[in-house]
Amino acid sequence: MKIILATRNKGKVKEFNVLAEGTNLEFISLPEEIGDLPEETGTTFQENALIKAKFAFENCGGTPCLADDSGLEVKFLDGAPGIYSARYSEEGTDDSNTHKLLKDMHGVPKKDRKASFKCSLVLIGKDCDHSVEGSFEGEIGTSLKGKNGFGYDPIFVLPESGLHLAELNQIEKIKVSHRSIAFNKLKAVLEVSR
Ligand code: ITT
Repeated sequence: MKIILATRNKGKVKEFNVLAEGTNLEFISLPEEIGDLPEETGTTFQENALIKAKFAFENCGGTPCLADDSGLEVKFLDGAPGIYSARYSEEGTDDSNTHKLLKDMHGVPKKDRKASFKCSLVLIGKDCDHSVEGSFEGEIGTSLKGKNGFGYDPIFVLPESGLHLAELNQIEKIKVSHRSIAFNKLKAVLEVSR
């Protein structure tokens, strides 16, 4: 089954290609000529994923489209950056966002550094409309570590190993992440084999 990924985030595209390995799903990038995805005006990850999936489906000639809306919720910051994860800092780059978060968490004790990654996936096709979610718990570190992954991976610490997510390779991250938890639910709904 061919599915267009309704995202402009290269980190997500890489991860979905790994997730699709061994399944009968083939992910295709969103055609460049479609332009930018619409503004994310929803109030939840699910609403924003729906906005992106709908837009892609309406502009891609009937091919099924999958959108991912995801982000990081930090308990001490009352759930921020949440749905604003990609635009947390003024510049809105991975680098500036992670540095802003480290600054906002400066001096906060370890016990109050709990955070979770959330991922909402929406798949829209001619005969299908599915929505699933995944969540992954950890904590915010006090420095950047690792070169892999994207976004907030260098400051997200895994509870058991103490490793930062960016220290894991792609396969190791995929085994534990919010994105793979959501994707496994989607596979179950679609009854896709591995
Ligand atoms: P699209 O809307 O084009 O998919 P985006 O990067 O703007 O790309 P989102 O609106 O879903 O995507 O924002 C998600 C942000 O949350 C992303 O930019 C990262 O900063 C962060 N994020 C999501 N998943 C992540 C992950 O697995 N590791 C690290 N950071 C992640």
